[in-house]
Amino acid sequence: MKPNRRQFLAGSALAGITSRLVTDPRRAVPTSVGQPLPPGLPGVDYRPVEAPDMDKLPWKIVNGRKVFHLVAEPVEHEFAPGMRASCWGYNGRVHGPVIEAVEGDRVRIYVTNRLDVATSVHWHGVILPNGMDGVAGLTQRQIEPGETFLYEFTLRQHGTLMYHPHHDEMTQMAMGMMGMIVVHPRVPQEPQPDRDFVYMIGEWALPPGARRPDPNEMTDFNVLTLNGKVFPGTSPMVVKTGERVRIRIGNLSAMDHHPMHLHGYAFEVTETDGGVIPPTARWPETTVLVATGSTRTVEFVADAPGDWAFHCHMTHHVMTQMGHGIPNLVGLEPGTFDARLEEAVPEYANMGMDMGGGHMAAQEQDPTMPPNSLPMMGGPGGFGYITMGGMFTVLKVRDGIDGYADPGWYKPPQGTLADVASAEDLQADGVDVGR
Ligand SMILES: [Cu+2]
Repeated sequence: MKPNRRQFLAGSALAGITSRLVTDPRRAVPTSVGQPLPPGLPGVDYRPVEAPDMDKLPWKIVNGRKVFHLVAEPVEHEFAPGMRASCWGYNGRVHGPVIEAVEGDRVRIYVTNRLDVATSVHWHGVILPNGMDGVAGLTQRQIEPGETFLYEFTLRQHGTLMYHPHHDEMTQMAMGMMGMIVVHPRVPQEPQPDRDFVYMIGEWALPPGARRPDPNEMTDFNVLTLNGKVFPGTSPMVVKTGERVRIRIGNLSAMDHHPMHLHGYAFEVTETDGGVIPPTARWPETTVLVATGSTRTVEFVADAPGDWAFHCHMTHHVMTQMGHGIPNLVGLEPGTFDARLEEAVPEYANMGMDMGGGHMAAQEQDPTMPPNSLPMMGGPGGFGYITMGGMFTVLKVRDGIDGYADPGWYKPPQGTLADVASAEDLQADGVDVGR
């Protein structure tokens, strides 16, 4: 006989919890049998996840349930200073705020539709009753404008999951309607991280100067985001040397997988949205391909101080609003040709000889740039201009920091910085650089 809630509360907390956990062999993780447990509390049952540049959805406990209120609504969103768009999101955010809970929680999620069109919310990867799955027309009727629906289920798993509309997905997700769900384990089976980050990665079609994302685009996405931001609008992940770090990444892009690459470390992929990967089945990686419609969780010990790039490795995904229609000018002597081209096609600013680099910095002040658009790439760094944008941020690992405020740029110790070769070294090593 299953113990009831009263029996659970009367017994030892840990024994009560573990008695309700069974191992589902398909998931290789403990899964509660569906009876709710007392709501898990931050600082007691879990260490809260950190979502750079993103909010978390507030909750309260009423009658033993965790109660959330998600509001689908139009949102004016800033991708980075200088570039805004009229999007759709949740609770004033693009993407939607992170829903954070604990395995065994009974959650009630009210969904209010403040859009002019119908919607629904699907809880991606969550094990739940069929009628709570949020597929409009299939498992429920659509949520009409002005209506509020109630979703309620017990979280029977832990992991990194997502939410998004399952009604006119192509339009609504292209407009920004998606978010992350983090469910912490009730009884952790493995060492828990000191720093636990979560990112929703995404892609947008936003022609320079446009105010609205284009849901019809199928191939040419030009704004690539981490938690709705593009570099240099992305905040760094700040970590103390030696800390165990977890990064959870979810992808609900329309059409693309994103290979997320971390510099300076090898990590292990520890979880997917299907559950925990058994430790014996993990292998080291420096890049994890996050397919659309999936999450990947990676872990490593941050034992190397520095400013380490974390970015999508598709080269066009670390750029912003690149003009795909421009002719290939790589290697061309600009001369008078540039001036003539800019006269004729002002929105295509001077791409110069290398189509990037310092020319992009100049573009920031370029009066010919269309309003409400970003330079093709880049932002300031500790050694000049960083010629990356889009889906790019920095992991800042530091010795001797008190808190997690941005510590500024890393200063490499003497002898550990690449710099111009000295004449003495060139001569001593017999390197002839020619002319
Ligand atoms: Cu990508």
